[in-house]
Amino acid sequence: MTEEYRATDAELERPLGKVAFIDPDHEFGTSVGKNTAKLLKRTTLNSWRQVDSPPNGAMNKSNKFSDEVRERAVRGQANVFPTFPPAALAGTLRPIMYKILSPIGTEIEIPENAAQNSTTFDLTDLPAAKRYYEENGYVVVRGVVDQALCDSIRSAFEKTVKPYPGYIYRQATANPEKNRINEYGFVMNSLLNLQSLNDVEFAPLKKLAIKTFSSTPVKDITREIFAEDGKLVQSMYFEGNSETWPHQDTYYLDSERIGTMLACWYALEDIDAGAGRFFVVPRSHRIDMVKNGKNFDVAFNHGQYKELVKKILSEQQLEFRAPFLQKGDVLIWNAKTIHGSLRTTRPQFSRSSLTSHFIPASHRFLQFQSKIKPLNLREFDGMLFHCPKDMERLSSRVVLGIETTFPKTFQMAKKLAIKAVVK
Ligand SMILES: O=C(O)CCC(=O)C(=O)O
Ligand SMILES: [Fe+2]
Repeated sequence: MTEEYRATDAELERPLGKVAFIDPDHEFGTSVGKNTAKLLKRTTLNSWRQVDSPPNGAMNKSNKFSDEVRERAVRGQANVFPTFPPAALAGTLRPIMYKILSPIGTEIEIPENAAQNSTTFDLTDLPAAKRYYEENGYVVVRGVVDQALCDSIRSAFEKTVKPYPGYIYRQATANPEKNRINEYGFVMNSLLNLQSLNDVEFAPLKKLAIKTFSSTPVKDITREIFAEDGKLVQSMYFEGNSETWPHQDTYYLDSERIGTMLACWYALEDIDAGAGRFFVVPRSHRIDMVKNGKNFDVAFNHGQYKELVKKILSEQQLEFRAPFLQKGDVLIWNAKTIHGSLRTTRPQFSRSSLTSHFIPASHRFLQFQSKIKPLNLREFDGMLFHCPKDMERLSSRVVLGIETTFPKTFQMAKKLAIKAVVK
C-alpha cells in the first residue's frame, strides 16, 4: 500500500483539469491547480463544477484523497481517469471501465471514454473498416457527422418535436403516439422514419436528418460495404432510452438477400455509459436464428422471439460490447448482428442519436422475412429514401387519422394482416 498521496511540485504546477481524477462514484473528482486541490462535481460527461464539501469522504481535511478512496482505487473500485495518474499511486491504479448489468443480468464492463474503446476507424481507412465489419458484424467509424450539424439536429428536435402535442409514428410500436416525456424532460418514445415527417411541423429536423443520412461520408461508407449505392429504408431518433430488447434487425426488415442490410447509429452527443448505451454482440451476425413466423411470428409471438434471443445469448455466453461514441461518431452493424440498448443507470443523461437502415440500391426490400415490400421512394440529395406513411401525402394523413381514432381496431387489423403474411 502506498502512503498518503501528496501532489508533487511539478503536479501542482499543472494547469487545472490536467491532473488525475479519482472518482469513487463516477460523479466526483479532484483537480489540482497551482497550490490548490479542488473538488469537482461532474455535471455532464466532460464538464465539472467546483463544489465545497467532499462527498462520501472522498477527501481528507488537507484536500488529499482519503484512505477510503485510495483503498477503493487500489481495489479497482474507483475510477482514475487515464490522462495523468498521480505518480505516487502509479502502478497500483488502473483506469477502470464502467460496470453494468447486461440484458441477461450478467455483469459486463463498458468504456467510459474513447481511450478505453477497442478498435475504431476513421474515414480515411474505410477498406479496413469494412474488413472489421465483415469479421465482427459491426464497426465504429469516428468523426462521420460534423459536430455543429449534431448540435443543430438536437436543437431542431427540441424546437419541433418536444413541444408538439399531436401524434407521431414511434419506433418501438410503429404506432402513432403523443410524446411521453420523463422527469428529466427527455422524449422516451423514439421517432420512426424522420424522412416521412410532415414539412409543416418538422421541416428543420427532417432536412437536417436527411442531410446527415445522405452526406458524403455516409454515402462512402454504404458504397464501401455494398460495392454500390445504398438506399435508406428506415430511420429513427432517440433522446431517452427505451431499453431496446436484444434483436436482429433482419427479423423485422432486411434486403431480399438476408444479412445484407446495414444500419448506422449516429451519436448526436457524447454518450454516457449510464445513458442506455447502444450495444452489439460481436460476431453474432453469423448466427442463424428462427424465421419470423409460426411460433415466433412478430404479430402474436413477439415475446417468444425476444426470449429466444436472450436464451441464445445466455447459452452461448456471447459478449456484449457498447463502445463509447463521441458526438459525430457512427456505429455500423449488420442486419443479423444482435444489438439493443443497455439499461439506464444515470438517468440525468440523454442518448440523443439517429439511426438509419440501408440496403443496396439494386435490391428489393424484405419485410418480416416473408414479404417483398414495394418501396415508396423519394430522392433527396442524390440518395433514395423509402418514405412509408409519408405525411406529405394526403392518403397517409387520412390513415394516421383512422389509426388515432380507432387505435385498438386498427392495431388488431394490422396484426392479423401481418400474421397472414408471416404465417
Ligand atoms: O438505439 C436503440 O435503442 C436501438 C436502435 C435499433 O435497434 C435500430 O435502429 O435498429
Ligand atoms: Fe434494431
